[in-house]
Amino acid sequence: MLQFELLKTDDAQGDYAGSHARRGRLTLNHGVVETPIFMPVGTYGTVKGVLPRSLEEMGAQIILGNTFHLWMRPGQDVMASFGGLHQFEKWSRPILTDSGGFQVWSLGEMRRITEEGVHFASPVNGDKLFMSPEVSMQIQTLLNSDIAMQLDECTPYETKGHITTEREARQSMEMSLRWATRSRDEFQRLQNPNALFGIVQGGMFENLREESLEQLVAMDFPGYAIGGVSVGEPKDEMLRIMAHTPHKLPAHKPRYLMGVGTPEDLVEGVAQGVDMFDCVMPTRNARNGTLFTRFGDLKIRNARHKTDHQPLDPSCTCHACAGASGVAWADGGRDGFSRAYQHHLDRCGEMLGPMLASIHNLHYYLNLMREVREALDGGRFGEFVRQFKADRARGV
Ligand code: PRF
Ligand code: ZN
Repeated sequence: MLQFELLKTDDAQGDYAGSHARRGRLTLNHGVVETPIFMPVGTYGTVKGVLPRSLEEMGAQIILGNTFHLWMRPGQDVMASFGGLHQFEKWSRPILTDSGGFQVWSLGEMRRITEEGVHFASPVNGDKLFMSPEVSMQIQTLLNSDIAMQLDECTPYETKGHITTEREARQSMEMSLRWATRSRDEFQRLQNPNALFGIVQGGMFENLREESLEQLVAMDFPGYAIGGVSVGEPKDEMLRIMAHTPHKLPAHKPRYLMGVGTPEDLVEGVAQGVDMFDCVMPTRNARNGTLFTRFGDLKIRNARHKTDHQPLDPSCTCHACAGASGVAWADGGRDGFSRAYQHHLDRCGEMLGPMLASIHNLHYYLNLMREVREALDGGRFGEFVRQFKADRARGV
């Protein structure tokens, strides 16, 4: 089941006149999600280095899982014995699973894509495997994710050393449409009680994006994703597609931009009418020592932090920073770690370093979206965006 309530559409003035930003509420089998929302990525049934409890505390409303990875390990039998991913990973709020389309694409030379599905060698043990729309729906049904994704082919920006041509992008997009039909049919046959999203493809070609969108809309999915962006294209190409597609999707259904992006990209996506985002950036960057803050990005490895007693971001309320208004533990105690300490953890390769950085970065992303929702509720989204950009450009 899925219900989507469109609470408010932005009426921003000035620079953001004509913003497509919306405030919505998504009701799924495992709970309610306030949109716009960022969804932390939990590829292997874990948001790397972060306890489910911490995620809840930071206000994560929905997280991702990956059909492809969970199929490889631990495999269908273990997942089935737990009755799904929620019980296995101990996360009781909604989960969205990606279909495997993008992960198979990432295998590169290791795979062969046919109309029937994708043949590939397991990256784990070399076994010959086959992923089809039907297989993807079967696994996602077993995982019992609140939102399942159709199997698609993520059209690359470059194909065999040249920029993907319109003809190639069309073939790929048309196959994704046929896979959408097969995904939907199998999802229905399995009587999956959750929701299935269609994925718009079409590469960098607006006419193809429109065809893809129209055909998917005719199939009446409960929600739609925009795939095939952030696949190696130049930034202006990504922004062009982001400005083109989202607002053309049905207004009364949720819109999800897959695998995007920086804080600036998320805010731009919201202005273009996107409701849902996911990206590995906050967690991956955390593991590389790049921290997001209100006043720009900070590299904790930099020697200038060696003796700095300040928290990462004095305005941040996460457990890692615990500023003046910071989060307290149940007993009232607060953490709040200095930049000097986190610099030290990084230098020594201590695992608490990436754990704190992941908490901070996810908190940053979740809080950014909370501020976006509040700005939309208060009718001051345009003002919010101007302040956000000015602050981020200031530098730490
Ligand atoms: N398709 C699927 N998952 C995805 C993508 C896609 O195109 C992307 C593209 N940025 C990220 N994740 N199924
Ligand atoms: Zn913080």
